[in-house]
Amino acid sequence: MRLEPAQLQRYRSDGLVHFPGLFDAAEIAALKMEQARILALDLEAHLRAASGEFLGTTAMDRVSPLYARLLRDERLLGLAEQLLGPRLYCHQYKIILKQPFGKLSLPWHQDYGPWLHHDGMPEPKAISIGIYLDEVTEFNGPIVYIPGSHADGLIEYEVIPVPGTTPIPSLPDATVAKLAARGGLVAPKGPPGSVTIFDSCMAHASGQNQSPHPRNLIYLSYNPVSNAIRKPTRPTHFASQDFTPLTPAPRAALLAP
Ligand SMILES: O=C(O)CCC(=O)C(=O)O
Repeated sequence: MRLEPAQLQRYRSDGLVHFPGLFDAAEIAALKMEQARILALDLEAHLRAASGEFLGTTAMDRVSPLYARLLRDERLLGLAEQLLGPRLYCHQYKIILKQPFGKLSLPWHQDYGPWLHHDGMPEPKAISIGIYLDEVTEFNGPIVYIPGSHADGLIEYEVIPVPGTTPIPSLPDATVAKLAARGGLVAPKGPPGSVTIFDSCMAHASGQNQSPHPRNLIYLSYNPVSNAIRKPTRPTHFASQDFTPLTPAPRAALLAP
């Protein structure tokens, strides 16, 4: 899959593009069923807050052939190769769980902040892709982005602790206020199967899920092999050290390997 010229222009200017309903109901049903199986495993890769709240899991490809195939799906890898060129590997792969009435919120940050700070990624060349496993609404903790913020590159940050995961280099309120005054705020919503692709310097955050509905999202980040991390400090389920380039597989291969 490739971005149309207008979408490519929007990605360059805004730093993100949203595709409502890119994955169909059968694909999402299979990914959700497999998600439930993975979450029931006893894994070091799971993310839990001290309160016991289950916040997510990482490196699903290690325990799931379906999730391993998703990394190679030509819709995702095709878009990434269009933007970054060939020879990409997956730097980080996770599911973030926002349980009904859950407490998880993520501070304002750019994904490149932790990737430089914790992993020693040389340049902000990676991209992130979010895949909605559930409908995302204004009520269940959507991600909020500041269009155009990616153009500022890496912005000065302060590292703050976040329950259940590694500390996040985060953007101070005054910085966010300035960026939002310029670019505004958007929170892409949509049915299960929607996809958002965004630049690693895109400023984003999300609040708590105040609703009785779950908001679970898969994230994967593709990075050029030439930009592979140099100074890893975290377990490999947070930051892969397998730099083997991924080859695209056709959409039909996802459910019928
Ligand atoms: O899922 C979310 O609400 C935000 C996740 C996020 O920004 C992250 O894990 O870096």
